[in-house]
Amino acid sequence: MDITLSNKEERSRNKHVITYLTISGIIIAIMMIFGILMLFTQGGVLNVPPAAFYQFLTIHGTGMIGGAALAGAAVMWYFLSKYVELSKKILVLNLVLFLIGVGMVIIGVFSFEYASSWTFLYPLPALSANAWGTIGALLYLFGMLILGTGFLLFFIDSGRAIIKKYGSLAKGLGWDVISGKKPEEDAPSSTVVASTMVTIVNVTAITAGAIVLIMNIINVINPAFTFDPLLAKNLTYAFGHIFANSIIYMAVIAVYEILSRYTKRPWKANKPFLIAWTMSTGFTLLIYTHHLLMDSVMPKWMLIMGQVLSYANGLPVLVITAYGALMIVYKSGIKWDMASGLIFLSMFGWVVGVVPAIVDATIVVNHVMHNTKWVPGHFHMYMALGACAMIFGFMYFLAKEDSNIKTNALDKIAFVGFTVSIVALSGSFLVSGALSTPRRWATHIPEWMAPANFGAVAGIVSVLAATIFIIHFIRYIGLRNKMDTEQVDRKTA
Ligand code: HEM
Ligand SMILES: [Cu+2]
Repeated sequence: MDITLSNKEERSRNKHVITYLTISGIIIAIMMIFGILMLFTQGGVLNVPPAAFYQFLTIHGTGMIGGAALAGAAVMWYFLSKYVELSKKILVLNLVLFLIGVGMVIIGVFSFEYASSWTFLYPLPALSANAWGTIGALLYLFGMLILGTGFLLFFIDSGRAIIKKYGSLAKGLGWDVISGKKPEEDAPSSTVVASTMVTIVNVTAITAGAIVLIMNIINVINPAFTFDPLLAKNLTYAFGHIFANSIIYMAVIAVYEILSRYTKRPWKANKPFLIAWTMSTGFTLLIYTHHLLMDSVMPKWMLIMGQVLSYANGLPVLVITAYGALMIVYKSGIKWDMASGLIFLSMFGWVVGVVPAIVDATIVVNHVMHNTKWVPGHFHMYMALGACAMIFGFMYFLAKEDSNIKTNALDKIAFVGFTVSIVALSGSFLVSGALSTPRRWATHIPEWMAPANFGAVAGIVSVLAATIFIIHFIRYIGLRNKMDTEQVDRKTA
């Protein structure tokens, strides 16, 4: 049996990345089941009490964002560690804190009925009209804080490593190349540029999140301590919007690296590429204000900025990446397999998912659409078919590169099933939105039920497909372990 990566150090590094991905994959699949249960509840097929529905909503949002972010971090670590020296200890510590945090969140939600949704908007954690108590709120908030601390350490480490190698984060973004001080050939790799962007935005996001979590915690313990709800909302969305957005910016590293390996062409970080990433860095930090378009007390200029920049938010990176993906593949004689297929699919999911988001970011439309299911419609498209397809694509890539595993017809069926079902699921949300169905409502009137049930059936296909992807990955882990023991046997024989 030939071992592609015989290097011991590399194999041990891969081991942690594999653990990250396995945990994320399983979390994502389980959370899909909660999504299906929610839709059947809204569709009147299941009789889940509203309190339980909101617990499902809370665990689904938290689990999906947390699980996908964990996988995104794994993608980023895997490739970035080939350019800079990252700490393996921090990688492990982040995972440990993640698991502790997730444990606390699960207990808070299911044993203590905490159900504020993953946005824990102040003063909801403390003022629940007795739907949940102090213990549930504290378990959830502290769980999130611990989980966030892990990610904060992770990004501080990536920042440290990038600064050590390139001199500064600005150079990590290639500003010296943009300004012409350095030739384009010496630009940092696309992986380094993306990682620098995510480091900048996520350190900011998690810091904002930690502040507002701590303020919420004090308020839950001592309700006499209150703070400005508008400030709280700003901090909360600065955290939530940016952190959720960062997932795709981490996962997209897989697009750059995998397509360039498959086509044997480098993904050049040229000037337009660098400028696009710098623009998206700025926009991502600023446009969380589109969550406040209905807060008339916000300064008007901030809301206008939120709207205008929302159009442009991800666009520079999206355009440069989608165009780059087409160019690199064009006449390259690329071999299509599960990894390259999912990676290419992800570009489609991302592009298609952004369109309804842009529509929603328009203030006039936003007044009508924002609290409808239009919103989950667009983000399910680019989270599931964009970010998750990148993550699953990376899992197939790693399995192929690191073992002699083969894919089979089932994997291909899952690929088609996943694509069709996510389009159907997101489409059902968009239809609900167009029917003015409010989002986050446990109960629907009969006119709203059909799209919910249609979405639930699509969801079942998605979860089956995801399960097939994950089984392939777990089969690879089995093969890999067998290879390791064979190698030890050979040595001792
Ligand atoms: C089988 C696949 C999935 C199904 C059936 C599903 C279903 C749902 C449903 C029913 C909601 C609540 C909609 C409402 O407001 O009424 C929801 C919300 C949400 N979903 Fe999914 N989902 C799926 C996959 C995903 C994926 C892959 C992600 C992200 C990686 C995701 C992230 C979210 C988030 C962040 C929310 C918002 C929670 C909130 O409003 O607090 N979902 N999903
Ligand atoms: Cu947002």
